[in-house]
Amino acid sequence: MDQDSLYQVAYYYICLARSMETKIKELFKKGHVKGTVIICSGNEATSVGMTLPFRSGFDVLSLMHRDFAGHLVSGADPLKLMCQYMANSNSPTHGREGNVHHGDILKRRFPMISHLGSMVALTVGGVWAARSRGEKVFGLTTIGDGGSSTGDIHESLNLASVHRVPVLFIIENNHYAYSTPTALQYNCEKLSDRAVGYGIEGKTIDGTDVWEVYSAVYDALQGMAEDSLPRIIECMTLRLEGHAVYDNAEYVPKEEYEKWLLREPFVRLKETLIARGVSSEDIESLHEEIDVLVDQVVTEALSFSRPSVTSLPSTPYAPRESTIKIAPFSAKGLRNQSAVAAALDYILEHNPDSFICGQDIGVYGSVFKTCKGLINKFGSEQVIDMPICESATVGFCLGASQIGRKPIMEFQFADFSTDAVTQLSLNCATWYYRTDQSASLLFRLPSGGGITLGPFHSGEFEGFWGRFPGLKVFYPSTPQEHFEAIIAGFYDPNPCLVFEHKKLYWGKPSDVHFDGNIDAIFRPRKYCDGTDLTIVAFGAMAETVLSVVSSQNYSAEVWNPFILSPLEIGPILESCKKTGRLLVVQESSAMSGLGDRIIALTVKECFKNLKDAPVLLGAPDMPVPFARELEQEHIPDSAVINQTIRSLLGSSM
Ligand SMILES: Cc1ncc(C[n+]2csc(CCOP(=O)(O)OP(=O)(O)O)c2C)c(N)n1
Ligand SMILES: [Mg+2]
Repeated sequence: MDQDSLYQVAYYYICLARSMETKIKELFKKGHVKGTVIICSGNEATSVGMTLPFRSGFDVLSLMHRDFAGHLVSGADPLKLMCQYMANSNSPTHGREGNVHHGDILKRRFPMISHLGSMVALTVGGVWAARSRGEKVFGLTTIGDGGSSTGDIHESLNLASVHRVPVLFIIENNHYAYSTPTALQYNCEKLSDRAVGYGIEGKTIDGTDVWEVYSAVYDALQGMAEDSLPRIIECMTLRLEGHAVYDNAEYVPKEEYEKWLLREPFVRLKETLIARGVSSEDIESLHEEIDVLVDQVVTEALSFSRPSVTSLPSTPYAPRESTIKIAPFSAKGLRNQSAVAAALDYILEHNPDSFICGQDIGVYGSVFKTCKGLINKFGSEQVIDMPICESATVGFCLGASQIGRKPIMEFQFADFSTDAVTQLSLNCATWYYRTDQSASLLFRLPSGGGITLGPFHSGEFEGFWGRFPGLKVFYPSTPQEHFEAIIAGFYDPNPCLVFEHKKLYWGKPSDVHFDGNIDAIFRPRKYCDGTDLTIVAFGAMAETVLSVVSSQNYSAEVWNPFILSPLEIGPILESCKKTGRLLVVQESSAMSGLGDRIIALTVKECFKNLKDAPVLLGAPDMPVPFARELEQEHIPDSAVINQTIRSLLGSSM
């Protein structure tokens, strides 16, 4: 686009954005718009200049709260945007999401979440996925001067550079993060200087000059087409208002603000147009045209009803396609570890769009060797070693899942999943609820203690992750269950976490037979019948409990819920009604496990049938100690389990 055309197009979008945002503020005052209203005025030249060179619906974008104008440029419908702010029945998020958190996944504009920095990795994953399918796409992602301090920005930049994913990182530096000036945000001269540390190019430009922004982005795209490396462009831009409508920005010194007004993009661009021969009449008639359009949009948006409570879904989970049948599988003498490996091999073989990523999973075959040989068989497009960046890797997988790839991620140890709490619990878990698009993702978490690895490599975390609606949590115990959990987690359209107890990896071998019926996997497992007591256990505790029960003379029915979240408790409740007693044995402590939930539900549903108070046996609420003797004392063993069962059964034995 030549300079004159760019100025005219940009002026249209800047006027449209200003006019719509002015209305949004008015509507806020009148009570039609609620929540945090963040305005992009002052930032329009950056927002318009950076989005114009990207191809709407093809390139992958994640824009920020200061990018109303950029959304308009990249194809957002003004009416839908207005409805989003009003949270009415025509809102694209059905009134479920805050006003700035919108996008259009089918058009490859990912909707932001509040957590600054979290969306960037999704763009990297999305671009990588599209490119792996042969599309020559690029990514655009934005972050403020404040958001640039977050860990996810560093992780994502590094990841994009290492894996050569051409994403343009625009830093919209408007001198303040809410009230915090840049002097308290970073201590380098320019934020673009950080590019050197990622082995990429970076530059700082005047973000109030739309031509400068457009040209710099255009050049960056040319460069990315040649070397596929990401780039940083820091746009020195402005925030003409407070952080949001409720903030009058008293912390911005008057002299500083007056200097900003001289660079204000709207007035400046208008002067440029006039200097380049556009008549005042033409500009006036454009304004009138926009005013009419915006009035129409507001009138129409106001005509929509409030969202009906009946539009609220009853579950955050995407529905599974009914009765998926896949190729059957049979193998003799698999241990849990080899059952996991076999399931991964099966998935990669039958699904060319699938990939597995994580640390040391390539040539090394992963720490527990569950990925051994996969890279030789499937290559580096399906088996991907990642830098140490759990949060960005989860975000990368989520982005890739939206553009046709089917991700599996291995956490080296379940303990390290805590580095990805925001991505898993807020971004992945709520994705379907917020966007109507499913996020089919499998996360594998080698978990648990008993192999002397101390407090940071022995955690289970099934209790933690089982508290986030939207995530599915599986905890298998046998080789058959390990195989099935991996298969179910992969083919399910939701983010699924499979816990693989490390101590069980090299346990007793057994045969695995899977008939290809995925629906049948989703059920609790009964290991033995009994009449006096129901015992619930999963992971390594299921094995220990079974060894105790089989060597004693009491009649206990042992269940593994298998799917801990959403908990399939029905058959276990039936068992409790029959036996009148419940013991939950878990390796985690009472505070960190899920046993309390199983007990609460049982008490609620079976109170009248219970002969005794249910008992929860687990580790103390303490970190897992390192030394063998201390760890043995910490984790419930056969003797303690036996003793607990005996005291629970008491005289009925
Ligand atoms: C991780 C995180 N911490 C805190 C916040 C709350 N918050 C929302 S916007 C904002 C300021 C952001 O400043 P900046 O990144 O410079 O963007 P700007 O609003 O100036 O465009 C803060 C602190 C958040 N959204 N995310
Ligand atoms: Mg800022």
